[in-house]
Formats: sequence, structure tokens, C-alpha cells
Amino acid sequence: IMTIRIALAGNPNAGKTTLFNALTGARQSVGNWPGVTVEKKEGRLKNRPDVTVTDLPGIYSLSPYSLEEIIARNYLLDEKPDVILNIVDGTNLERNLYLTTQLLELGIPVVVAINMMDVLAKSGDLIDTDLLEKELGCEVTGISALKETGVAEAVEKALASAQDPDAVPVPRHRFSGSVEHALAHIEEAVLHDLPEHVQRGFAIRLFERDGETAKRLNLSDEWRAHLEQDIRNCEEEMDNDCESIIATERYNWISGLMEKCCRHISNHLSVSDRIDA
Ligand code: BGO
Repeated sequence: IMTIRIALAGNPNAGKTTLFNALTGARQSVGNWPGVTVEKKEGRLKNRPDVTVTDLPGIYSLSPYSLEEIIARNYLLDEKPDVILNIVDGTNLERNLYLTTQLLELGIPVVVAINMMDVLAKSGDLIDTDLLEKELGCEVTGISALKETGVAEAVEKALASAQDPDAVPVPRHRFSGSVEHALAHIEEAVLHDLPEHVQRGFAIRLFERDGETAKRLNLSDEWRAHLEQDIRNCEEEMDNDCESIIATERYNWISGLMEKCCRHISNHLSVSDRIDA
């Protein structure tokens, strides 16, 4: 039988452990990631022995600054799971979507599960998941990992995406002109041999002067110097450093998404509150 591999990714405290336990029940194994003492949990989906779920360390971004980030990133790039189930804390959506924007650039199908929907329902915070789905360019679905609502649907979407060759996301976000110009140069110079859907993510990470990525691609010093010219031109033009340029533009895009997709109802009483009253 073909095994389907789901990778569970999300910020710390997004509810990853709760969801992992709901998905796998008792059928899980706990070990360490190779060579390090960061815990690695793997399990099989309940009633689906052909589906494995790997719990990635909780991370805020895929930058290579912490052991957890490096483990998560290397797993995604090397093992290429069939789908990423990105659990997002809906009560902290803006911050959590930062990682999501990076996950969408890896050439792996992504299903975003917005967690804590039970909390949002009580506070009167509404998220237009259909619109968010269109804007992000991947499946988005609401869940409560704690109450186990929406979890079956999220799994179904993940399994469907894992088996759909068209589910690989095409990143919707565009950076400003001079960044895109630099990214195009970088792709043309050193990434044209890679599959098309992974080029953009690599280009962005090279633009950020990500040494891990340059190492992974075995870039010669000559090519590094060549890219450095593109990066410097852009930094001068934008009067900012490469990493801040990318981070700021990601946050600005996300902030626009929040305005379009989120709404708060004041004086909101949830159905259960009304019944209680
Ligand atoms: C505590 N709804 C609600 N209401 N809470 C949730 C949901 C949900 O859908 N999902 C998760 N939580 P983890 P990471 C806690 O532990 O799975 C809660 O880091 C507490 N603990 O129960 O651990 C979950 O693995 C004391 O809350 O996240 C947990 O990603 C008081 O979110 C927290 C209150 O979930 C983080 C909460 C001793």
C-alpha cells in the first residue's frame, strides 16, 4: 500500500499536541529527531494505518535561527511529505499566518486548519475562511482540536490534497517591484534546474542571505558574489536590509488579509450563552 505522509506544522501553543493526539490516539511513537534532543512524535491516523502523521517542532518561522526551525525546514525539504497540515491559532491569526506564508512557498500542498474556533465563537470573532482560502491559495478550514470539531473535515481535505497533483500552492503574494526583480534574477541565475514550484521559496531564502540554503544548493563563491550584487542593489534602492524587507512585506500582506477576512461582532452572545441565559 502507498503510505500518505502528513506533516503537522504550526506555532508553539497553536494546539499541535492536542490535534496530534486527536488524530493518532494511542498509536504514536515518541523519539528524538536524528542527532538532537528535540522530541519527534510520529503516529498513524486513527483507522488509517496507511497514513502517517509527523509532528514537527513548534516554530514561528522557517528561518534557520533555532534548532527547531532547522529541523522543521530540513524535514520539509528533504522528506517532502505529501501534505502539510498547518495548524493555526485563530485567536492569534495575524502572527500565525507568517509561518503559513513561508509554508506556501515550499512546493508542498498545504491545508490550513484554523484552531480554537470554539473560543472565537464565544468572543464573536468571525473569520471568512472561504475568502482566506482564495487569498492564500490553499485549503482553509476551521477546527477545534480540543472539542474535536472540524477535525475529520480537515483530515479529509489533507488526504485529498495529498493525492491531488494540482494541490501544490502557487504563492499569491507578490513583493514590491525591486524585490521581485531581484528574485527573478536569482531564479534565472541559480535555480532554473529546480522544479518550478520550489524556485520561488529558494529565491526568497537566498535573497534573505540564508546561508543554509546557499549550502544546500552548493553555490560556488562566484555565484554567491553574483547574487550578493542583486541583493545589495535592492537593499540600496529600498534603504533597508534584505531580511527586514521580506518580513515587513509579508506582515503588510497579512495585515491586509486580516482586514478583508476578519470581523468582530460587538455585544455578541453566542448561541450557547443565550441558551445558558
Ligand atoms: C492548555 N480550543 C480551546 N479552547 N483550547 C485549545 C484548543 C481548542 O481548539 N486546542 C488546543 N487548546 P497544545 P502546542 C491549558 O494546556 O496542544 C489548548 O504547543 C492548560 N494547561 O488545551 O499544547 C490546549 O502543542 C491550562 O491548553 O499546543 C492547551 O501547539 C489552562 O491550547 C493550549 C488552559 O495547546 C495549547 C489551557 C495546563
